[in-house]
Amino acid sequence: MAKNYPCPRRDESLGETHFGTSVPDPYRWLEDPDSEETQGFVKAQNEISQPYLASCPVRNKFHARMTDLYNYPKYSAPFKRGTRYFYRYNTGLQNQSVYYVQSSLEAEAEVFLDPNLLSDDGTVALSMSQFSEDGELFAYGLSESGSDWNTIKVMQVSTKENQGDELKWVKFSSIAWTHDNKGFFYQRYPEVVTESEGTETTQVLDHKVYYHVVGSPQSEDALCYQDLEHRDWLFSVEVSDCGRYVILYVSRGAEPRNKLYYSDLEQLPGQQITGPLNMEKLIDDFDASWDFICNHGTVFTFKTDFEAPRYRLVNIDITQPTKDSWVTLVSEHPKDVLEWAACVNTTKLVLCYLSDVKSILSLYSLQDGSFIKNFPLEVGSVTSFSGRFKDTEIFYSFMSFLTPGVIYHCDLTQDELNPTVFREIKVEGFDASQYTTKQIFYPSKDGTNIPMFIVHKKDLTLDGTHPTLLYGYGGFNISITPSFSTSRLIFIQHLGGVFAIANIRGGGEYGDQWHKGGMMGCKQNVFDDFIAAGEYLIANGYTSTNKLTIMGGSNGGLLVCACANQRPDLFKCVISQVGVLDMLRFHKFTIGHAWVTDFGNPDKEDGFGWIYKYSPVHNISVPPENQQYPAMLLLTADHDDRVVPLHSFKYMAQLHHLMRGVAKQTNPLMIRIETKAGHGAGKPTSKVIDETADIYGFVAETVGAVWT
Ligand code: X98
Repeated sequence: MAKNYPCPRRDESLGETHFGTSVPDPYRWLEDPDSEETQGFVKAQNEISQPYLASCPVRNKFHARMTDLYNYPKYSAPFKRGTRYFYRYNTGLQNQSVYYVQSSLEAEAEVFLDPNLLSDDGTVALSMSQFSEDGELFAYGLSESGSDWNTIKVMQVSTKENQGDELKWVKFSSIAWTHDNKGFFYQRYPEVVTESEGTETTQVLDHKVYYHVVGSPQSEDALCYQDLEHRDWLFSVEVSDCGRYVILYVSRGAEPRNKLYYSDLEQLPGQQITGPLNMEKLIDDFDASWDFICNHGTVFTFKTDFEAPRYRLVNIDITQPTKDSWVTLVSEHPKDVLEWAACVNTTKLVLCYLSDVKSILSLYSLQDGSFIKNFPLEVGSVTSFSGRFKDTEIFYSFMSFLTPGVIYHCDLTQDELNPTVFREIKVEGFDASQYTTKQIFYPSKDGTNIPMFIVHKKDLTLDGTHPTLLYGYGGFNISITPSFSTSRLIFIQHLGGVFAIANIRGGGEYGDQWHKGGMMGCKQNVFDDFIAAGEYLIANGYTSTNKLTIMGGSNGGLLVCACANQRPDLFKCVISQVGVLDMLRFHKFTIGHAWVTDFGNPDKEDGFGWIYKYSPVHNISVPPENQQYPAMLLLTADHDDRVVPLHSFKYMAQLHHLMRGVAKQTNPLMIRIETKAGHGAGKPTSKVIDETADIYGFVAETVGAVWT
């Protein structure tokens, strides 16, 4: 067992007093990613973790099996732009999915854009894209090494010729074309002076909306909207289906609440966008979430949780914008959450609900909001949808724990609206009939019923012996819905595993109240819900403490580290990916300031009070009696500019500091630091497989799972 953990310098002079509490920060020097000392820390940690991970006997078996099983064709739902259809396709193990184009659904498809040709190692990803209204131009964003930074380029669709445009410093951006096909709106930040783009930790401030005319240099782009008084606010733009209105979303953070302004392009002198747009402030407070769905003339349809925590559709005539003139089009459902809505074929609405964490897809009339029908679906998730205002057909993709993917097609011009299977994704060597999925509800500490999915082999004996992987997220109104995962199925098939997802509070599973129940001063509910999930799995014979692994990423990385600190006795293994772990400093780096809407602000007295009690970096202590920390594997990457790697560095440094000399700590405590990778989006398949093999090799080694 590796116990010679590196011994990085502690600077005991560093730290602050927060509202009377003195908080040391001895590893603050790890906040500088470019310093020699930090790079030495990374090297020393990888020199411990890499050989350990490589030596786990299951690692290579998992890698080989994953390479085999993941090698199945993956298709996206097709969508129509102009006269052509497009879709993404991955033959199986390609690092990045390839864009294809075809002139009709029956016509032969040809490669439209292959991101694999843009780098040798698959680290350049297509991160965003939008076609012009006529479908003849394609604006697309590329991101390198997993960073949130994008560069937007433009391609002519018919010739696939690059138009030479290059828009830099684009982040958290929409692309919204004007219907004259001349250009589009996007958002960017000011240029950052950095040694290596995507590894810097500098706060992003001063988001701005620009309009770019295709063929012109970025320096000539028109600045359309900014807010110099609210430097941390973010913007997003949409152009209405009729092309007349520019919709501006204003967010003050990652919360599901926004202001909503619009600008009438017909009022523009000469219809030229050359400077700041004149904005009408339709919604000018942060009381609720407002999502523009469509408009018929001046009547705009929105999805909102205003006075409807599970969301409803509301019509607002912008010529009579006062609240007493708003009209409910589709009321809030008594139990289910309206996740999204789309207007298709000009008069119909497709609504997707989440009902006890399972998708329901329905058709409604846009004219009077009446229900038409449900599209038949098995138990699982609608993972993508295509179909717009002027389309006469829709496509949607379905997935579940045991279904890799079914793409449905429905022609809305027919009298009988019967969807047909357009494509079914098949995984060679995977037999779904061997497995079973169930959903149970368990009581949390305060009695709240929490849903949990459990997946395992049929005929499992509930004798408490099974290696079990419990996954959760618990924040930001994000729902964790059923999905197909090759690695989890390998864990079940070859390591005798049980996989569980606890749909804990903080997520969006039951609307605004479920989210609020796990944020700010209620964050401890999230940890309590997750701990109770572990206790349920043990009490009901699925597993026992020495076989139980918890895993989470990002806000879920925080979740599992907080749970490790609070209940080191309950878990044998903890996998924390790209976690937010220094909760007193998260808001000082990159986009971290946007998360005070969920966590609270540690610089304010109430926020500090909530956060200091659970902040993973500040709540590590030697476990009592004969207890030790679970085996821990932290994962991060040099280009993670969403949750910067210093969080994981500080946690591991402090954990090693306290446990290094503690003889009873035999479980390994390690950090794996990836290069040319980020928070997760756009990660090439080869890196995904390497990382997955390392994770499951570590899990198997530490919980004693045997490969069969
Ligand atoms: C974010 O931080 C998402 C960041 N982000 C976006 C986009 N818009 C945003 C607007 C306001 C605030 C944050 C925004 O990515 C965006 C817009 C257009 C296109 C693409 C992106 N999130 C949280 C996160 O990453 C939760 C999920 C989204 N966290 C990391 C929270 C804690 C750990």
